[in-house]
Amino acid sequence: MKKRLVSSILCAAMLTASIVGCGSAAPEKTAQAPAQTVEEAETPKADAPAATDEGSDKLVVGFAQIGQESGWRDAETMSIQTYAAEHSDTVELKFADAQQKQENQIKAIKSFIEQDVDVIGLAPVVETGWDQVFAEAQDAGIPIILLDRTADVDESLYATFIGSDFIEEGKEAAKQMAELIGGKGKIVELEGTVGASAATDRKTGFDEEIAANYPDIEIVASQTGDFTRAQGKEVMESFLKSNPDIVGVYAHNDDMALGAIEAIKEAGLKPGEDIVTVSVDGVKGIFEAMVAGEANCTVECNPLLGPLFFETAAKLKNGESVEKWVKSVDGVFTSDIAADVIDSRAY
Ligand code: GYE
Repeated sequence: MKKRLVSSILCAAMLTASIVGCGSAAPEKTAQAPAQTVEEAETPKADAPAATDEGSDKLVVGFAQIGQESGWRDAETMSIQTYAAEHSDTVELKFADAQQKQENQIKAIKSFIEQDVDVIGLAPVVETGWDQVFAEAQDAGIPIILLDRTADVDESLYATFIGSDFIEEGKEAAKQMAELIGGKGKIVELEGTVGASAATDRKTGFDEEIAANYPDIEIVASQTGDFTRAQGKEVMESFLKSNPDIVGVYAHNDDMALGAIEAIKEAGLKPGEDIVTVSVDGVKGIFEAMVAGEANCTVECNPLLGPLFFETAAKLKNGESVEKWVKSVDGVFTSDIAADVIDSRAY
């Protein structure tokens, strides 16, 4: 079902080419140009991208991406940009990379509103603080699609959320952890970005499942590693110093688990054996670690949302109704099957 990724060279080139500035301003409109002479009016070049004017029937979408904190995020960006590149006759993408800052995402959304795009897409870095800018988009008649993370706003302020059930991911991770450690022992938890729905809910699901069904498992420490490999490693180092007897680590994403694996090795222990890992995402790096016997389980979270994102945006532009939550269907992968499936992984 999953499409293979296009060559990374192409994607790297596209990334460099299209990142930020929130897209250049659209060429001056012609239909309702103010009193200007023909010579003064800007003439769009033949190969210029389609303007965001009313005359264009292209679907113009602004997407405010979080940043480049993880392999998962890069895969999602690639999926969105690849779709836009492959459908450039009907779609125009304005892409902003907010470098993990909410203020940059808000600026990008305001810029998309000014440019009068058809639909705005947003992966909200944190859940709160969106009411005002969402209301501005609504006043301008521009629907908002929440992609991959939710926002804590009234449902009337956005059109739909496309993404996974993070509470379920957390619960599934807990079951896998319990199975791996025989239902008992001390474990640690590496949390994602503070205030991000993907972190809050993955923690809730995991912690609740452990508390409800596994009385002999103790979460002895839980701290944020901001969804990055570097911070996952750093936090794991300190966990290992103060908790030498832990038997497992649950990380809210694979990148942090990969960082933790490095820390475990540097501490002279065997990841995958002395300390087992369960994480979320299903990126290639964790499959490689599982094949090498250094990681144990990943709960999949599909980042290849580009096609669904644009299809949904097209529906909204046409005034069609869409579901309030379009849920991703994800799987679970353990180290015993990693070698068999690694080559078929699309990200
Ligand atoms: O799991 C993590 C990323 O929002 C679902 O964000 C996404 C999460 C993903 O940085 O790796």
